[in-house]
Amino acid sequence: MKVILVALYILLFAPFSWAQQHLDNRAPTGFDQLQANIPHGQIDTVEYYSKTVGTTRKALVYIPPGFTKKEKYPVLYLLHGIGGDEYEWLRNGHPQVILDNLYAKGKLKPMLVVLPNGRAMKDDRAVGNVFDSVKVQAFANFEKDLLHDLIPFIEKRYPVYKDRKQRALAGLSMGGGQCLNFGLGNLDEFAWIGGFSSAPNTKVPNELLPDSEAAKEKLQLLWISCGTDDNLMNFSKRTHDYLDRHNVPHIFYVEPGGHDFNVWKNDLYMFSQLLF
Ligand code: FER
Repeated sequence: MKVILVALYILLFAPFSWAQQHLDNRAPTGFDQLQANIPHGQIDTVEYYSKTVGTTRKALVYIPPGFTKKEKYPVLYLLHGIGGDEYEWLRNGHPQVILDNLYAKGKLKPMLVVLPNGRAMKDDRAVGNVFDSVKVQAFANFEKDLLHDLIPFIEKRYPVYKDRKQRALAGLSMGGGQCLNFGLGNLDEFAWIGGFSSAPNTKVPNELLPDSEAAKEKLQLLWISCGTDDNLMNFSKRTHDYLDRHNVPHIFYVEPGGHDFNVWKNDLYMFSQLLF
């Protein structure tokens, strides 16, 4: 009798609990819908001088609701894709709405989110052939701009922590490749790293992470995600396989969807809650 009851229980409730768990692992409906009756963060536009590029460059900064200069905040640097610029996340991903909604539910640590322009060249607009090799190279040049120009600027301008454990780096596609390359290449600067649907600019694994012991010791979070219908999946998969082989703790989050903002908005929702 007991065996029958247990079997019945599994039959009735196992699919339900699986579905439930599955749903809990995705952003709920409405997560990206503007709510009028909750506190809202603020978006600053800042300009910083880049020694790397030799020009003044723009970035946007999301300041969380309840921000006060009396506190100190950790910072997430959130990078765009090959066809984007500092406005791409804002235009297509509405991160401020996603984050406001998470704050309203008490699900997020107070943090600043910086949206830079990751194409470190004099004309950094996403015009003409965005796949041009000079423009693609500019995405690699951004490592110096980020480390030596933008981060020091943000840390002077805002009341933020300045240590690696309070600094996160995540991005989509070209920005995902940048984050894995720059983050894993500079473990003394970043402890929280996310690559969403990372592009072919992602270094091959043994160049990306020659010293897996350092990563094991220093990383607080390494997140790699990709949609099942994304043609760039193999760049995430080969990184994940390498990390597995070298026993580097990480999250490999595979989700329904392609190479688009439905996936990246969900990634931001999931990833940001794990930070700090
Ligand atoms: C490529 C395919 C896609 C590539 C970059 C991308 C540099 C980037 C896509 C994106 O950022 O959305 O071959 O080469």
